[in-house]
Amino acid sequence: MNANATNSESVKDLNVQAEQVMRLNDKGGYTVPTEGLYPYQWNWDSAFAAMGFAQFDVARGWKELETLFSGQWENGMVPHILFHTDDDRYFPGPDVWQGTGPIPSSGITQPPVAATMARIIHELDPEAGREHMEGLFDAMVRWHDWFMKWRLDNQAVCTTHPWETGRDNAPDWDGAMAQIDPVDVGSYTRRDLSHVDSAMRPKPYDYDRYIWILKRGRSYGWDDAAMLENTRFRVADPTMTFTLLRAQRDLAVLGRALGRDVSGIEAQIKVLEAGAETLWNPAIKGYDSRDVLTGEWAGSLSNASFLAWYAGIDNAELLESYRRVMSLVEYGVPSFDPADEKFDAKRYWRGPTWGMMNMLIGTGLDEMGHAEGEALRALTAELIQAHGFSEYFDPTDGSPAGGKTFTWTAAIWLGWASPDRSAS
Ligand code: 2M8
Repeated sequence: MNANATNSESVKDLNVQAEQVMRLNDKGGYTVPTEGLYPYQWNWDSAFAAMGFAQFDVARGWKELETLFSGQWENGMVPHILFHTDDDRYFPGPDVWQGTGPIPSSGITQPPVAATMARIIHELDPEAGREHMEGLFDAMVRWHDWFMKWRLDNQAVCTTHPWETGRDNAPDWDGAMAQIDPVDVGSYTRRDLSHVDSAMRPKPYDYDRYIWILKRGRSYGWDDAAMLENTRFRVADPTMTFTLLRAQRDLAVLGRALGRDVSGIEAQIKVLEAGAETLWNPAIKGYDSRDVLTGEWAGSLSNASFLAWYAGIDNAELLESYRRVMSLVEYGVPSFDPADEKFDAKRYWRGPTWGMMNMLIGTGLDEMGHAEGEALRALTAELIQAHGFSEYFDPTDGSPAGGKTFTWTAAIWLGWASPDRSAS
């Protein structure tokens, strides 16, 4: 048998396995990121899951998004976790968060990639998509409006908790986290360490501050105005800014397809485009995070810095930085600059490579006409073929890390990385 035939068999095997992972994590209407470690519905994981399901079951893809938006709060916010059940394998659970929405939830949000994934699903079957988008469009507008109302600093989008960005322990937050003294955080038991090696997870120092910020939000009843006035953590960041900018562009396309007036969204796009440029830090030749309370740069060249193309922004200097970073590792895109002393190949968002970030970065590079986009897709396919559907990967040798049989890695295999993909 020749090498091509073997490879195409292995691709087909992986297509089947990816579907199996999605089904394994399907709880009926929503999907968990992976059994045990994350037993609830996470916001951006779910959006990737929707796109992944849609590759073999479009209706199931829409259902995932509809369940996610069923947890939308009255103020428009869509929570980062929906607790459809109670499960003591995860901390902090619903009793700690005490979110105020229609379904028990956390009190913060996550990067808004849902509209972008909805556009991909819509393109797979526009006729079926129309009906579902009729139901989802206004909810998506309300969520995006919530960001625009409560989360802008100098037109860039801010986060009020590291968990909100999805890049939990990224070096981006080190400066802002150092300003916090987690006094009275109380005792608690982490559950993540019973599933994953502690060398791959955030440190106790980080967790104390995650819980401290959470309790503070809870003490204000998650009221946006009160939290804004009394904030102790507020960072303008490339993840939130670029994902929202991209999501607004995709929502405008979907809105036009529905015959809606999208002039409001178009105006918001202009604001976000200006905001994105305020995150350019010439010192790192990249888009950086800015602590709103101190005005200081994080000095962090991360995989979120490389979401600019996906947001529709091209930048020659950023491409140089991308090439440099990729030349330092075997399997990028590393979540942090390998040349920086804070780089840690196994510790979560301080070094490892994440498949779904690669999909967003690769899609953007490709759309901008950079050959690096297709190269990144092929590299991500190679990584998954060699190491499976892991939560994340060590960029120095590709070894799998974190949780196994992970939904978003399976989803991006089906929708983007697999040579048999249908989305691009
Ligand atoms: C990770 O974050 C959660 C908290 O939200 C955790 O570590 O407990 C992050 O990788 C985040 O991006 C992701 O959405 C979540 C579930 O996969 O896990």
